Amino acid sequence: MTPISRRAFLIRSGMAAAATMLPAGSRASDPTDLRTRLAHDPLRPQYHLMPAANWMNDPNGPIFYKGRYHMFFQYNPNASVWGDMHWAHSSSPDMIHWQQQPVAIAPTPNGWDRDGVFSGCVVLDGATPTAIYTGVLPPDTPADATLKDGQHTWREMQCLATSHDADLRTWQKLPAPIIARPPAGLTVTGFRDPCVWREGNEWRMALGSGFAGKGGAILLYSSPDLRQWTYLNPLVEGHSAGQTGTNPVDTGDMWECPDFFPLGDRHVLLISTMGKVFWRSGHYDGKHFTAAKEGVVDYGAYYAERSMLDRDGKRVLWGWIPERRPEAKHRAAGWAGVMSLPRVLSLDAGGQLEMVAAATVQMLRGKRSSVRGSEADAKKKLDALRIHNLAAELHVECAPDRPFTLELKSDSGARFAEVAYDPAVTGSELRINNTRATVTTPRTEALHLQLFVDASVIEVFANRTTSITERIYTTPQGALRISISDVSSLRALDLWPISPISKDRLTS
Ligand code: DQQ
Repeated sequence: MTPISRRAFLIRSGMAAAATMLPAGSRASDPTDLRTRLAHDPLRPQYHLMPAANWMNDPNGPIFYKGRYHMFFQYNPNASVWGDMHWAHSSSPDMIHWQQQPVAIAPTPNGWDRDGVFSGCVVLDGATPTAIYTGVLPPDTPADATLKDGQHTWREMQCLATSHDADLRTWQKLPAPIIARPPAGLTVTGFRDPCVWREGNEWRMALGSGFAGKGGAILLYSSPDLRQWTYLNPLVEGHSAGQTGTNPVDTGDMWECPDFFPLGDRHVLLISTMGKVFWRSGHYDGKHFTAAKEGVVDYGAYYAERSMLDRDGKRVLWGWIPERRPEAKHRAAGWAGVMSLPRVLSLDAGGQLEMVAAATVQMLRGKRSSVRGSEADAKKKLDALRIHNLAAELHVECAPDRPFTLELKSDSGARFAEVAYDPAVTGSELRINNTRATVTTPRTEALHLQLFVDASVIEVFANRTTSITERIYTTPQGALRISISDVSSLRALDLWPISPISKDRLTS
């Protein structure tokens, strides 16, 4: 990683501003103090992408361009709570080691995005990287408001910016929005988060939206040039989840962050609503998407997904790992939000979405320890294993037809995490701490678990089809031990220490 000066750190992370927003009496009222505290905060992951300080949420416009991966993401440069959305920027040669870049797109005072540069995508228009995102601003009249969540009332418009430097550091905005209002005659619950792709000779856009009391919807547009857009029809419409509430995202009447792409011989639609990311696979006829199968991408702390093609043409998914602790805690901590590890997507023959951690993550592995052999042997080997520094990858294979519990505990016996599998609990066979998920693979197939432990984040994958991202805010004393309820159901276990991606916890 390229070292950066203290001054550059403060500017890039907005840390001077963050320091002024820390609660009175906080020891970290000096920015240098705050930098030190963040660099040593044991809850900050060491191999997941995150900004050096402050709040982050949705991944935006990930793209492989001129030999590097670029990740933009929702970022508040002034505090570790949501607000004043900018597009932060990091770049990487391998989707693992990230270099933080200056903020890419900021709200323009008095501009169409004056109250926030919300989520969107980046496409290559010929040779020109082009960002298409949602700008928010106060509505002129109540009828102009498209975002009403009980706390904010905003008008949403789709905006465009281009970059002409090889490193995507600078962006020039068009002077006017490209889509200023929802289609005539539609009263929508939201109008944001464009996903744009090339189709034949035109561009297409899927936009997150919905209808009050009727469910979420994705609006489909077409354009010859990314500037002039024509509304076609709803790409797909949902059904009411029968919930009531002031925020349509909470009731499922607004679908955020649509991501739509071909995968194998079908299409996949991902949407975020009601606190989760849902997938659907099915058929797209150029105007409508008809889903044949659906499910949940991740049952834990995972939201606002966005995918891209990697350098080999594989479909890679990113997601925002939100905090699960009270706002006062992350406000005081000076940081909030983590980017998930990259996940490679595929569909099985029946249209089931499959997901594995991208192979690039393996470059961080240290020396492998394995547990195999007789029960007595396995017990002895398990006893000797330790997870140091809360940074590890663990693979476990066990019998699919018997209950199984794996605990990660400190030397003193204090529990850090518990992963439990019980084939008899239909619909929520897998649990990590208090988060449950279903494992739908046939009971004839062994249960394969893959755990990525990284400070306060654990990403768990089960049999390619199930994932749970869990947040854990305890710092165990010393190394973690692994204990297993019934070693006779264990078929194999592999453990790797994982190297941090930066020399401190500032991920830069
Ligand atoms: N986050 C963005 C919106 C999006 C939401 C604002 C999803 O564009 O709908 O920060 O987390």
